[in-house]
Amino acid sequence: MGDKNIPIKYTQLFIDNEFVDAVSKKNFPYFQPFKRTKADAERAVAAAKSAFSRGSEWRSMDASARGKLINKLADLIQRDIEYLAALETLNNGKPYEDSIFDIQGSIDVFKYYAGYCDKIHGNTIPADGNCFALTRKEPIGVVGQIIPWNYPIAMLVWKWAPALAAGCTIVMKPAEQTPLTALAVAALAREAGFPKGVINVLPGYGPTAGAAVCLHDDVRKVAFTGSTEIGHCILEYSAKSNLKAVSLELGGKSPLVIFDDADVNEAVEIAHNAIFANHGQNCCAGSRTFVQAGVYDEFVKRASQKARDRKVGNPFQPGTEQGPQIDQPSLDKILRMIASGKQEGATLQAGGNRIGTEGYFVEPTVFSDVTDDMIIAKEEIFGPVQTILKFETLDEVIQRANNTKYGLAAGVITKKYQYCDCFCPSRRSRISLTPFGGYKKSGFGKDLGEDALKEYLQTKTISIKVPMKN
Ligand code: TXE
Repeated sequence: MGDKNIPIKYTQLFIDNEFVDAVSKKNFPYFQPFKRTKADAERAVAAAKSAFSRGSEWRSMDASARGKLINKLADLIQRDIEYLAALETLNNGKPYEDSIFDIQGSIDVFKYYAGYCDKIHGNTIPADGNCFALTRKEPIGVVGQIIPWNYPIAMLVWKWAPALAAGCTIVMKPAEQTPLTALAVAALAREAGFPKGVINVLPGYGPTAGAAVCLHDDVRKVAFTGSTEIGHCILEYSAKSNLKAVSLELGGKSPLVIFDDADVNEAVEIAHNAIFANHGQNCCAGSRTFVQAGVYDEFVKRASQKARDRKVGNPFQPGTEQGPQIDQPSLDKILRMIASGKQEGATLQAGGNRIGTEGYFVEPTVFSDVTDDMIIAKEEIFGPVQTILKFETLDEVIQRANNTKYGLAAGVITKKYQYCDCFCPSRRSRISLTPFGGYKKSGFGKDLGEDALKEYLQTKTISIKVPMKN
């Protein structure tokens, strides 16, 4: 798959099943996109509100028919997978094969939630008195969804699928860096037959388009994936407007712990993929690699060699494992972090530099002798930088692994099962049925699994007076 002739069909806003110009009529190249304003957010929210109104096609649709629509969308994505993967790679820079993998996983997620549509139900409750009580699980209404650029299609599907299954309507703001596949998938949703206004896509910047959605009184919930810093803003927007529900999937500094009894080759492989996958641009990256003293030297040697061997280059070239980072600010942050690692006394074992001057390529980088107080051990780097820390005992490493403001994921490599139990790890999985989301400053609320569906539902209690208990 080359990168020359990928047609970009959609660059406008998607509101009410139409591609429309921004109110400002301003157009920007897709890589410096779209100044969208409050006025565009108003239109998109109004469309979503109307699609959710009493008696609308969406509200009166059978739950099973909603499931069929979601399945149809999944099938259309499967039909166009090569085009969508090429567009994803063009816009995001990840290897084409990785885009295919992400999209295949996203199709699974749609199919998983499609099956839920007609299985959402409440309870009957033996209330006191001559009364019959029941609960209904109702869609929360218009939801705002704000996603980042690291997994553009996967993040979109993680958000759309449970919201649609629940019966909500959506205004999504994709990341300003990566609007293209969101618009292409919106066009497929229209083709699948989603009624107008159910899905609206508002490409634009965070502080304008994103904030306008979050502050809107007709938006009943915001689901956000992004930085912890902006997570704080999202909660503030809710407090300042209508106290809308919020779920936040934020940053991480996840430990991967390797014990002496591990097979070192296998551990090197797992740890390498845990940090370097998606160029390190992964909220649950294994970004603190704790290695027990007995295998530490061997591990450092092999992990460094593995990083040196990693193939970095054109993401359309078969065999490429790592393409460019997403943008200049991201590149600058990573290089700043590498400089701080050197300055604070970590040992640079591999990489450490930008590659060339075109594109945002960074050498796969490995630091050993990292200590807990260093910035590279505390802050999210979001780049291809492995930090290796040495530990001696189980108790010590549990304490150190937990000593972080984040709490998203953890991994343990050992043959002793009881050690794993001590960690109660949560881990990223491709499987749609396992909930994903953080503790502490990694946010709250879950994506995926039945838990995510609950994020888009609210419970209504209905009490009915009866003449006699029976
Ligand atoms: O994130 P932002 P950025 C971390 C990672 C990365 C850093 C910065 O460490 O290096 O964050 O990345 C929208 N109101 N993660 O700047 O700004 C924005 O338009 C409403 C971890 O890309 O949080 C985009 O759609 N929305 C993370 C989305 O928020 C706002 C993934 C994410 O952008 C907004 C990405 C505002 N005021 C970065 N400001 C993960 N959890 O995987 C921005 N946005």
